[in-house]
Amino acid sequence: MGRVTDTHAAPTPSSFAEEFLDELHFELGVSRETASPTDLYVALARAVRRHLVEGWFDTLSTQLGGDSKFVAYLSAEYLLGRQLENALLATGLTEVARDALDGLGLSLDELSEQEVEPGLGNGGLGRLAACFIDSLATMDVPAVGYGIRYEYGIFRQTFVDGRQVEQADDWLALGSPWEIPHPEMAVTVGFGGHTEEPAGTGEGTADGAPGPDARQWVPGWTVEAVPYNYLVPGYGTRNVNTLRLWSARATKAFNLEIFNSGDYEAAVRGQTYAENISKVLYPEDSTPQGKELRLQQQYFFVAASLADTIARALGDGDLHALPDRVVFQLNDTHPVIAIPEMMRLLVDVHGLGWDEAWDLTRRSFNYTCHTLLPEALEIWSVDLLGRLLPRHLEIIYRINEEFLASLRDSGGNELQVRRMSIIQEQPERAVRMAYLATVGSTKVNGVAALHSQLLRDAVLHDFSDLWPEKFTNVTNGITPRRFVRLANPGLSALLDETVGTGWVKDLDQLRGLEAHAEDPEFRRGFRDVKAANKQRLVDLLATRDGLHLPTDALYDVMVKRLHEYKRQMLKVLHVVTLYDQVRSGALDPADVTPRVVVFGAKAAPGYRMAKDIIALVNAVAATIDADPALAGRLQIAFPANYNVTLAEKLIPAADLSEQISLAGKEASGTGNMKFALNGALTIGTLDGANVEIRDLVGDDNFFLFGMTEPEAEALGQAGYDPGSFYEQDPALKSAIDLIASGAFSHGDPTAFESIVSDLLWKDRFMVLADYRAYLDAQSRVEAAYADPDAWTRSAILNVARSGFFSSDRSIRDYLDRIWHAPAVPARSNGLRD
Ligand code: NBY
Repeated sequence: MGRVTDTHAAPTPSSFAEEFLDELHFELGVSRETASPTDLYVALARAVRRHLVEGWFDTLSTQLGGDSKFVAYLSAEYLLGRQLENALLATGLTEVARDALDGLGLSLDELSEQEVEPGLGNGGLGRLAACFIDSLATMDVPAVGYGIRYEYGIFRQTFVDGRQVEQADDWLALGSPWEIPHPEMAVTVGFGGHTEEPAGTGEGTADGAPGPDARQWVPGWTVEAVPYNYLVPGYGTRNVNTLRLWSARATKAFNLEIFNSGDYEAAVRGQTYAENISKVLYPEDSTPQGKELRLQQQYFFVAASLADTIARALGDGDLHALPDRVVFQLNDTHPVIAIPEMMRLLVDVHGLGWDEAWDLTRRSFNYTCHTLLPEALEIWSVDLLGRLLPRHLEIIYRINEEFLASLRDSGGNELQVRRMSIIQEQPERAVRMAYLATVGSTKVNGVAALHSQLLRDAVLHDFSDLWPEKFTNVTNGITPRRFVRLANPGLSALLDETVGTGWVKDLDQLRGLEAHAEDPEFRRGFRDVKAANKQRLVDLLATRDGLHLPTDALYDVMVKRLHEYKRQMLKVLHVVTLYDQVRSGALDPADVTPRVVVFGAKAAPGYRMAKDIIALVNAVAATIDADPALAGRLQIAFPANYNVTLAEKLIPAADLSEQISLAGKEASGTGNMKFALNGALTIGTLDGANVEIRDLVGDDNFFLFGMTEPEAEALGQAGYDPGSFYEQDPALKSAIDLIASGAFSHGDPTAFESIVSDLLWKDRFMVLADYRAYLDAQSRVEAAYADPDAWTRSAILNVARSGFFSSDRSIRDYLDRIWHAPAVPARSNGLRD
């Protein structure tokens, strides 16, 4: 199914070829003969983009014409992945473009490879935002994604002597054909300065006299936020939504002030300072650093987005209609400064009274939490916040005062008041952003059933007692367009043949596969697809990474950010144990199930332990590679720079999906869903969305192991002693001793000392406690894999029963439970006729 267009004749290969050459010659100014591969890609991308613009205009005019409500999704990250293939899919032009290029002696696939993916996110949270805007567009929901146009996205990972080395991700070096800048629509954003009594009349507010609660903020400096539009095409609809990313530019005033003082060099330095705001994505995926630039980034994009939203939602209309015109979704706490910013706009700029402004604000905002780790909860020191955003700090104090007063009024004791205060006093005075978000929102949601339950029971327990109706769950999802239709064309063709093509927009239709799970013919087709996907991966990793891998092996894949709680270390101990047992003669190599263990993981650059674990994985990989006893039996592949593009090739080739976090630590996971939907079986703990995956696919089709969350909690309470597990399990002891002996570090016993001693003495995420259960589960995997028919049946059932994990379903849940914004299909108004 392609784009629904009716005003123009469908493009043909020859008309498309003409458009492509037009772009190349007249827009890029390059001849066919001298064009580089990048030139050709850019011309192609621009030719495809043309076919999105009309639908985009229609969408804008339909949505802005009526009085519909729209979703403003506020996210500091969008991990988009490559755009070309998705745009071709949405426009229905894939085959037309392929034929057109063929006719010119060019290859669509080769040109697609030129695209550098926009990596404007760290991991799951950023990729979720990208899946959500895809679903919103596909479902015709009026929505704008707001974020930051980082000049440098997530770093490029390389390995030097097995250790991670980061390189700048210069994704814009050759420009991006997908963005449409609007410098003329720049928004000015203030920082610093002081607050004062507003002037008596006329000046204090946009609407006349200052309101009773208004203060005047006099910023010390300003920057301009320049919007860049990205088109977000829906699939099988005319609708094209907008992703609006802001880029920082120095204001003229910023420069002139200093320039007038005669200091040219200082003026240019000032420019650099301002433009630093959107320079680089912070590569921390769980431990927020209280860096001033980060808070600048957050306020920068939030202030610009709110100004934009209010103009879009209301025009000159009535502010009181705000909650009926727009609903803000806060993607974690990164944009939470939007709550005091909205109060500032309503109270200081528009002259509303505090209570009225608070009511409107609270009714417009909702907050999604993505973590359970206490160290991941963002806080900002009062000192820093007050310096950078003095008026916002005043507003936060007042929000807190009134909140705590209401708590006391309703019988709250002082202990409770101190626990729930938005301001923490120890170890330093700081604003708890998750609490601010909770107090200032209508709904708070977690991202999987277990996670939402743990939010209510632990992280936000007091708040959930106070406002039980505020808390809800929306289990994450993934877009089937990118992660099945594009990433797995072989499976897609099989699905089309078997259940029809409707699944791409209605993933529940995959249920129709269940009936075929017993059909030997269908199983063969399914197995052939998996084999072809392995071949495709093996070819890619040979050219991309110089790896030589077999295709006839169990592909055991663990790809995600490197974090101790995710327990890549448990996977390493499994591999080391297999190696150890073969080495010692306890295991005949002929009895080892041929297995390729694939890792993909970036570590936060300052996260020492994570980087040590990466070095260990590479060291174990090299040692195993050098051992002839394991040739063709066991191999680790650790391609550097795992990203969306690589995920699209890795996931469809996987047999086994590793989802082995300590129960109670992974909020949801979304990779787990991508694997299940592509026919991998999961080995996993009862954590995050694994719980729901297992419930749906059935416990026969899922390898469960490990402690439950209450068990892990209890073990921690009882005083966890990892050393006792080490002492009591000879295989575990031997594996750890082998690492400690220097067997993987050319005899140097110090190389992985920090890992070994952490495991033996701390092991915060209880790797040793779950080791035996994990090994037993891996034995069950091997037994199951030995029966290809039964394995394939389970894999088919995983696909058939994973329709729930479509991000379309997540968006439907947000619409029903939180947003209440109806779909508005774009009407053609023939702008080009
Ligand atoms: O969000 C992830 C969760 O770990 C995962 O369980 C969940 O499936 C996914 C989507 O809900 N969280 C995540 O990816 N977080 C970040 O990337 C992140 C990024 C930046 C910062 C913190 C977390 N930061 O503080 O800067």
